[in-house]
Amino acid sequence: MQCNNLRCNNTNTKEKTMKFSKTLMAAAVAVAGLASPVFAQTTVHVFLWDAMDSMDMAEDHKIGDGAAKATDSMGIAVSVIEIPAGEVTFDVVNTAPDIEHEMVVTRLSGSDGSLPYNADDMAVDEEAAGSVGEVAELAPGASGALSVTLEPGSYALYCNVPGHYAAGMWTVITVK
Ligand SMILES: [Cu+2]
Repeated sequence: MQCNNLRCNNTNTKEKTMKFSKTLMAAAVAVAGLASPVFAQTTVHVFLWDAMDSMDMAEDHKIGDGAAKATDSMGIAVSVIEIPAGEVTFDVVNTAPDIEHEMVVTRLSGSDGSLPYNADDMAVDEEAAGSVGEVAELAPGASGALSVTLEPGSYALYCNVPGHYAAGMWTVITVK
């Protein structure tokens, strides 16, 4: 089949425009949902994930060696990284197929943003770090919620199942 260059270009442009509009619409819906003026309360959707299989476990589980985040095989994803101060609900889902995860919320006070780590326990020292609240061990596929009132500051969300924090299972959100 012969292809007329001009017509092909037109078709491509049209397809791109349609894709773009769909993306915009989805974004607009998401923003409207998050910024609804009716509810003063903020909801943060939290997804605990891992991409572990037996091969990954052997090759990529670099506990405590400061491996770059890009190579992480587990982590925490959030729907929003900056929220207003006040009442916040964390809706947490463990999307992992096999492994239990949790979410602990801790305010970061130090300027370097690190949390006190206990190498023997392969976990954050929760007592030293202090905690705003948590959704404790969630079975694979399970979900839970935590509602807290947060003052402005930086907060770490992390999983404190041994080894998971060092494997990259943390993220930071800003409360303004
Ligand atoms: Cu975990």
